[in-house]
Amino acid sequence: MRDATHALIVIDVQNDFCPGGALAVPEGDRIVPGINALMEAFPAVILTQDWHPAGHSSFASQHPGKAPMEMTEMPYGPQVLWPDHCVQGTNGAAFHADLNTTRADLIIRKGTNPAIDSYSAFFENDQTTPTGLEGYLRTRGIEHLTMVGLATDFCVNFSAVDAAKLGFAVDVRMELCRAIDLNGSLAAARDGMASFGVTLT
Ligand code: VGL
Ligand code: ZN
Repeated sequence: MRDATHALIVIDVQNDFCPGGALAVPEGDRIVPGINALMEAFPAVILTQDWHPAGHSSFASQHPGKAPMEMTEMPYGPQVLWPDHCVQGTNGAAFHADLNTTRADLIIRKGTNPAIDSYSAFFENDQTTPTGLEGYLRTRGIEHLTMVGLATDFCVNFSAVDAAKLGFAVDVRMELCRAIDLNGSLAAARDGMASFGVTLT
């Protein structure tokens, strides 16, 4: 067991990101047993859940003439348009049935603002609106974060980089993550995380 300054952050292991889901990540379900096992070694376990209202502005369906995986320009910058996914209260937004959610100290939901997407567990995509996770971790005295989950190149990447920028020591267990890999986004995410001092193992 690691000491009380370590937390495991499990990013978005939800049905819509697993095979058969609306935004399926290849092999997204394969990481579940390993994540459950890893929980045993951590005194703190935090789960994140992508949790969009219906009609969220990151959905291509809200942008006439746009298809999923195309880009648009939002007030806060460029944004990938996604298929409708992880709509609040739906089965697609639920955690994978085999994920051990009993062990979670905290479940943090993100992407709830209809106007702003949120990949990171710390800040929405405007890079300024906090989710509150930083305060939770700091008040518990947590300094070291191990991250796993979906998708490597989006929510894991943004969460890991934000955590490193905030001064947490971060490692990402790559074998317990899976990627969407849109136009080389996995390679870019690896480089980006490493450049901010995230340890990739
Ligand atoms: C995610 C795209 C849209 C993720 C969430 O969890 O990586 N990706 N919403
Ligand atoms: Zn989303």
